[in-house]
Amino acid sequence: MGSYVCLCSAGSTLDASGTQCIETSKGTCWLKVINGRCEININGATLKSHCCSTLGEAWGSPCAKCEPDQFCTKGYARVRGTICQDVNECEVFPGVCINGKCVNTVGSFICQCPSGMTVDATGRTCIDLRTEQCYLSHEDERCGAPIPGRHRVDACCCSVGVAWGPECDECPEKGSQEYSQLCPRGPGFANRGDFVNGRPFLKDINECKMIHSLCSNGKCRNTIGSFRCRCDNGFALDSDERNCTDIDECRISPDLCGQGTCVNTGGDFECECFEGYESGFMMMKNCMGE
Ligand SMILES: [Ca+2]
Ligand SMILES: [Ca+2]
Repeated sequence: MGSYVCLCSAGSTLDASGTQCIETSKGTCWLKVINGRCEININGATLKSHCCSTLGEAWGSPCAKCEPDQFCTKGYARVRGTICQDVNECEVFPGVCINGKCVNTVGSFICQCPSGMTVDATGRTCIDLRTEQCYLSHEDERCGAPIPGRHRVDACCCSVGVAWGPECDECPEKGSQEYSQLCPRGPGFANRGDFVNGRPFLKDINECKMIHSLCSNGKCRNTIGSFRCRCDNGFALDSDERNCTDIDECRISPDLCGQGTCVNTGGDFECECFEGYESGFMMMKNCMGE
């Protein structure tokens, strides 16, 4: 009478029947190997075969590059014995679809986006590519101060916009979960569909180009992550640092004109001298006796 014992390879254990090896070891699944380093892990630990047959390029820690399976095609894994079975990516990688709903398919999966959103080139992130009106003010459910042109919701709400779209939807509040989903790199950056190493690359928003009305009475200078206004002479930056307003020299220095009345003007001031007095000595504006 012959007999045998099955020996399973590392990471697998024998099932109750004693005839099948089941993969049991879970580890980190890495989406990319960049310059020999494993980068971008998707949350949670996965089986090596689940990882390597789907999104993974490497598995485990220390990580090892995935080897192609000789028996199963992509999207299928051998977890139990030698049967190739569809991997349910939605279960294996919770949160695999960003801003969308994961739907498992035989051999793959898809990310279903909410209406108005489109899946990006990774197939895993839903982004809103619609260009609509962007507003600088929103009070009592009403939108005001529309920015000329049409803009994407992230370009609008991750910069200086406060409401967006035909329904005048208020932009998510800074610090909220909705905000960090829309503006993952924080204010001043938007997704323009570019990718670096498989990840969406969020580019600086050029606020000066987008909103020509910024920095009235000054010059707008774009900066990475924001913008700055350089005010014309005689103008000073507002408290919200978006516009320059006239400096009222007469209010600041009541004695500015000496023997005359100070008159504030846009970007400057004038002295209207009392009778018998004149201004203009030594390029000075104040009124002095002759
Ligand atoms: Ca699948
Ligand atoms: Ca900027």
